Amino acid sequence: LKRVADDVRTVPEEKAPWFPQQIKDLDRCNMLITKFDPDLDCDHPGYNDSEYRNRRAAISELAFRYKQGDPLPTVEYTAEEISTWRKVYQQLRSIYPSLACRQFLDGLQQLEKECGYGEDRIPQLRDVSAFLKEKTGFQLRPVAGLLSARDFLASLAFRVFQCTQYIRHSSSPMHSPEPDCCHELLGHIPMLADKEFAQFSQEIGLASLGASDEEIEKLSTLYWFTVEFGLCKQNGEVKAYGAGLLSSYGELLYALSNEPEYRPFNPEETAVQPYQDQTYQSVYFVSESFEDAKMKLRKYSASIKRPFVVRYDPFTCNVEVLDQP
Ligand code: TIH
Ligand code: FE2
Repeated sequence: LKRVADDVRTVPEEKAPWFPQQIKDLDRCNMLITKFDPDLDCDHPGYNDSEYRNRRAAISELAFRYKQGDPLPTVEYTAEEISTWRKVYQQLRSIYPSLACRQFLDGLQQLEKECGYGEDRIPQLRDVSAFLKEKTGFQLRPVAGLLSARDFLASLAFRVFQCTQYIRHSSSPMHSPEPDCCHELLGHIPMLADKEFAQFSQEIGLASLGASDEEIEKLSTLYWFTVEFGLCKQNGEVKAYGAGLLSSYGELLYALSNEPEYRPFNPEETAVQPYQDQTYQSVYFVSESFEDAKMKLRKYSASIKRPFVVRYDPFTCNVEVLDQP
């Protein structure tokens, strides 16, 4: 392999859209999608609650100001916020043992033991990031809301997980159409403490760098039906590993009832399946095993055509761009 460039800006623009090559470049990956913004979306449960909207704006400000390498901001949560967290935690915790996959349960148990997880306080991103860094090398970065798929996926290539810090509105603890700290801390973090899953997540990220808009759309759909809403077989039973399920009491029960349709996970088909982002999914994809999902996704990613190859250097934490061999 011949080295093409140290600086991605020398990958001609017509060859590929810009993408980050150093972790610092993630400061430029901050394109927000305003779809579920409580200030703009009149169906948002916080739309008529000006106190909630002000609080969201203040927490967003912390994320806007954040630069790579800064200490993660801490938030002093209010009694109302902690009470929402408590409800979410208690209800979900009671159904996890029978519905969540083994990796998730392991991760959560470690977080409860080593990272202060519990119903009485909302964990701080700073502590959680330090915990993950030791387990799998993942670290967190605060984000003000829903990011564009391209920017979100790109950060995964560096083992950086973009994390919201506000909490859902107290009127709808059992389901939120947008990510919030319950979704990140309960849905994603326990899975990111698993080495194999961390690798899987980074690989989706690497596959996305410099990909066309069309490929990004397919990768983000794959991400949606695996990392967010994936189910897998374990000891002959179907279990949840998707974060969108593991953070929503309502949808977790629904997904593992006999109501929704199940289909076997198959990247070519899954990547073009229309998805539901306002309410529960109508179809879920089931992997034979965790390992199986990883292998299939890896094969799919390798089939994406790019005029170069990327390689993550774990020593420098940079992405190297190499000529197609
Ligand atoms: N629906 C999830 C929840 O209630 O926690 C949050 C999201 C998952 C995926 C996108 S938003
Ligand atoms: Fe998510």
